[in-house]
Amino acid sequence: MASSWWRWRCCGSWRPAAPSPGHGFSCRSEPPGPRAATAARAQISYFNRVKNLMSAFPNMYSISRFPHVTSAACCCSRTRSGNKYIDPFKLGWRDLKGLYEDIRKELLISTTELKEMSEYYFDGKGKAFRPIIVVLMARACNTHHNNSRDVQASQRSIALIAEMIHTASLVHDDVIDDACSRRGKHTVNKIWGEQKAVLAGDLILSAASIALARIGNTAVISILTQVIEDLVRGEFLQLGSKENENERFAHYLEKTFKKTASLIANSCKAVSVLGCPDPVVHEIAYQYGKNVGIAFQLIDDVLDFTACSDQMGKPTSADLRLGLATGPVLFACQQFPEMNAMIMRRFSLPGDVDRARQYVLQSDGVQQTAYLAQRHCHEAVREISKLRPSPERDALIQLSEIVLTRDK
Ligand code: GRG
Repeated sequence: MASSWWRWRCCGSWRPAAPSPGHGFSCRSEPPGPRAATAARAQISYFNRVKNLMSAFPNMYSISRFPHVTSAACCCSRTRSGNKYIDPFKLGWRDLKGLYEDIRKELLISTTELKEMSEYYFDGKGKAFRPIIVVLMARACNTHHNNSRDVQASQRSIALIAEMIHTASLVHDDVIDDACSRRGKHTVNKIWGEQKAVLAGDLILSAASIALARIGNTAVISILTQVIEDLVRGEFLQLGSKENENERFAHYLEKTFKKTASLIANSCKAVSVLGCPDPVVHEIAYQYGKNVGIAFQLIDDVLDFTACSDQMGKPTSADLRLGLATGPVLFACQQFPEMNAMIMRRFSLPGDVDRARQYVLQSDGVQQTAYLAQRHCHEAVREISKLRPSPERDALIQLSEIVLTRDK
């Protein structure tokens, strides 16, 4: 069962309240591009406001972790506050039975070794976060449009394609980072070598492209091919760094969108296009996915400092070792400007990684990054709440909360 693979910890102290319309949190429909500078400025001033808020109310933004209890037999139970709790994983998984078998059918490869390599990660050990969001969004949009909750075959295909693009990018990412472990097992590059790993990633991506073309909707093809460009550009952004502190934060957010949020945002948009002709609904789906996706990556960056390697199935403090200054470091650097030099040299001197880690843990960088994630989740909830009520819409609201409180 999906929820048991992913031992979520649901927050007992914070629920996604309906945010007030004028909370001043900027949100754009298009990915960072020509209008990125304006948005980046808004984000930077937001970055400074977060810092001020945090110091004024130090206890208010702590995210506590309590295990949640869900009924074993159904998707719905009651939370302590009495609201209906919908387990998004149980609900979403109803439409995803056979997900990995179906993906393996897409990877019709005759060569034994290439087949083994490309099927390696489709073993049910991932969280399937993207397919779950996609099928829930499909049903939420279908209900909103014509009260039909059924997921269309083409919408379910988007769930498979999203997981395939995600997996191809993981395989390539591990080559770039020379990573040894992922999901608690050796990476493809460590087992078969870098050259073959690159080809396996390419093969998964080409199978995803064939499945996408088979849907035969040019708007959807264009939405999902944008994701592939964003993934490459996001990874490329990560290879560079910025000297100026404000530029650095904008650079980090743009990278975060492109590497992680674009796939979630555009997959949500794709199923909304397939299920409903209204562009307003497409924008809601996109904005929900974008904000949840950014929050997901911000929490990933937090977990790199706070989780242990066993929990994550991969080494932690990995970002610093790769020379990356993520949210917790950028916030910590505001409190400890001496970190600037280390950021500029990408933590390359002996002792830099340990010292930077200590600075982060002494600062409120982790809490501020988590708070920024919380704001993005509020925005996601505000967007999805515009759809007509449905169990899937409520599950998407729950999912945004789970993103904030996950521990792996
Ligand atoms: C081949 C499409 C393609 C792209 C090449 C290498 C690259 C460009 C992009 C890397 C993108 C990347 C790996 C982003 C990281 C996103 C992220 C948060 C991954 C972890 O996601 P989880 O936690 O992983 O959902 P599981 O293992 O649960 O699936």
